[in-house]
Amino acid sequence: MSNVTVIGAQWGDEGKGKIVDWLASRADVVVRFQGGHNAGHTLVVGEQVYKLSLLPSGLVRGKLGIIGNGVVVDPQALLAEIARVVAQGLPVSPDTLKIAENVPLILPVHGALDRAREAARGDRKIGTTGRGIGPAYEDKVARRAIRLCDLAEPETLDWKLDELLLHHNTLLAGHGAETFEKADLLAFLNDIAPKVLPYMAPVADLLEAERKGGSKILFEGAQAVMLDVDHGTYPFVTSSNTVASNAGTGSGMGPAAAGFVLGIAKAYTTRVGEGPFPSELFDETGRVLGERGHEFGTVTGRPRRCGWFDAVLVRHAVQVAGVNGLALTKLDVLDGLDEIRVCVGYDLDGETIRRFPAGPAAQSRVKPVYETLEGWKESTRGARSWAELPAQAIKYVRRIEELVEAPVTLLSTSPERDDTILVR
Ligand code: 2SA
Ligand code: MG
Repeated sequence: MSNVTVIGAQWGDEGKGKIVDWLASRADVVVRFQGGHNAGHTLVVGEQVYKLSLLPSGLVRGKLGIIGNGVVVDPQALLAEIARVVAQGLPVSPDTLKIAENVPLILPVHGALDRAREAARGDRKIGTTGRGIGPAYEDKVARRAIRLCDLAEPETLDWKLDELLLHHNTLLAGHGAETFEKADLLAFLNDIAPKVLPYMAPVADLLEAERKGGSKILFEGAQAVMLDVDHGTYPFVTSSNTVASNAGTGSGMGPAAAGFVLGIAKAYTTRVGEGPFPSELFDETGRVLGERGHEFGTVTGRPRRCGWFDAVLVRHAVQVAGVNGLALTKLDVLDGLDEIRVCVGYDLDGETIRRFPAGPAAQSRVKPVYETLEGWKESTRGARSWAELPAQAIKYVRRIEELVEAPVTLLSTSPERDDTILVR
């Protein structure tokens, strides 16, 4: 195996956790390169169910886990998650987890601002996870973020906090929200510093050494291409680049590091949070998909909106993220349906288009153009070989490959790690 980068090809929750877990056993190092604790990966290992948010999934398989500079780290959430998985019997220590020195931190001000803004947006809210992701990335780009390495430099922390609070207290006050005192924030950071600093490491150098030593690196994407800050359904997106090219930037490696780009897509579509979703179903079928697919957010428990597979969106994801192969998940959720629809284009004001328009108003106005395929009666759940699949299911997969212009290289038929079919 060469390096592999796993990314979501829809709006998230495609089942990346399981696929990353499957691939982690073949890798030496697992790297998170963007996002934060807004991600949620569920890993089923025998009797144990691990719900990871910020920690690289490879830790479950005893692999070196790395949090790259492209991630935003909430130190409190990090420590709580470490404590939780350690209590489940998973060893996480500074030997197994390394966090980049230059990673920006999510502080309590960021969560407060995220939530105050969402409340102020009312009907136009984005539906964020409320965890301060957006405001933390804003601070990074605005050059006022407090980074992990700053916790080791009291003199830096002092002036950076002044600058940070000047900005945030003004905004919070504008929203009628509570402001923060420098002394409190400083006390908070001084308390947390000795607990998180042991994990700090020169990640770019470590990865370079791993590369030279021939290690296989697995990059674990969070969220998905349609939530990418450049290529997604802006402004209803997260605040990081979720595409595979960020694997290099977000970890301190060159662009070739990404290796094979594996896009994960569900056999249907879901979205959590607000924003356009052309193939969304509001009927009984939508309800059935949500129920059978257990479509609730891992992190926040929010119910996910459900709809048919949208081939236009996934083709876009394949293109902008440079997807080399797709892993199709949750095929079994479609078992027993008489017919299955696939969105192959949109009707925009009477004209049929084959790409998603850029503007949010047009994105909300498009009507899906469907192609209808025959369903199958047999269960595909737990199938471990191509030969176990009904002919109609194989036809469905083949049609998706044609429409999205990428081969399906993996097929997942249940949350169990071994219920995975390697197609090619
Ligand atoms: P944010 O918090 O600023 O990143 O939110 C901005 C948008 O990005 C969406 N988003 C997600 N969508 C699906 N899954 C996500 N992670 C959790 C999970 C979600 C959960 O994997 O289950 O538990 O609810 C995730 N994170 C961010 C979000 O809905 C906004 O549309
Ligand atoms: Mg998830």
